[in-house]
Amino acid sequence: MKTLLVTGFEPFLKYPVNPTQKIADELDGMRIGEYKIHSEILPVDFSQSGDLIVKHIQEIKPDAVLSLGLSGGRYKITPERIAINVSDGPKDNSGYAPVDEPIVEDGADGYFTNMPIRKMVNALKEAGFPAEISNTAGAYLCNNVMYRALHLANTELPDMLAGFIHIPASHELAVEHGRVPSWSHEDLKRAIQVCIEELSES
Ligand code: PCA
Repeated sequence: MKTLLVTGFEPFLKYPVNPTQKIADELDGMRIGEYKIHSEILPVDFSQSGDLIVKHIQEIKPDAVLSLGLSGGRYKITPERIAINVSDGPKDNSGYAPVDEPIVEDGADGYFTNMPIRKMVNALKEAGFPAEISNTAGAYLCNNVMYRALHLANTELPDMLAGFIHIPASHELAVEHGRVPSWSHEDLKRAIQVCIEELSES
C-alpha cells in the first residue's frame, strides 16, 4: 500500500469557510485504490505553510502529495499544471503581504506537476464533473505550497509525485459569502476521490 499526503487549508481572506479543510479531514485514513490517505491542514501563512508541508513530507514520507485549495469564483475542478517561484498577493492570516518575492532563492523559475492531470480531468468529465487543467495557481499560498512540494520532489525526492487541485466554493461557503459559484460538499469530495482513483491507476 502506498501513502498519499492530502493537504487542505484553513479559512482565509473573505472566505469564512474553506471547503478543502472538510474534504481533507474526511479523506484522512481512507483507502482509495492503492493509496492510504494521511491528511493535514495547512495555515494560510507565508512564514509557516511552505515549511510545514516540507516537514509533513519529511515525516510521513508519502509516495505522493496532493494539495487542495479553494479558488473562490472558479466553477470547475482545476488541477494545476505549474507552480512558479514567486510570492505576491494580499495579506495572509498573519497580516503579511509579500511583493514579488522568490519562494526559494535561486530555485527554478517554475515546476510542472508530475501528476497525471490530463487523465484526472478526463476521468472527472467522464464521471460527470466539470473540470479543466489550470495554467496558473496564482502567486498566493496555494502556489507557494505547490512550489515547495515540487521543489522537494525535483531536488531530493525524485520518486515522489506532487500536485495541486483548486476547487470551487462549497454551498456552505456560498451561503456565508453571498456571491460565489458553488458545488455541494459531496460533489467536491467525490471529485477529489475520482482524481485519487485516477492517480492510483496511472
Ligand atoms: N486558497 C488560497 C490559499 C488557501 C486556499 O485555500 C490560494 O488559492 O492561494
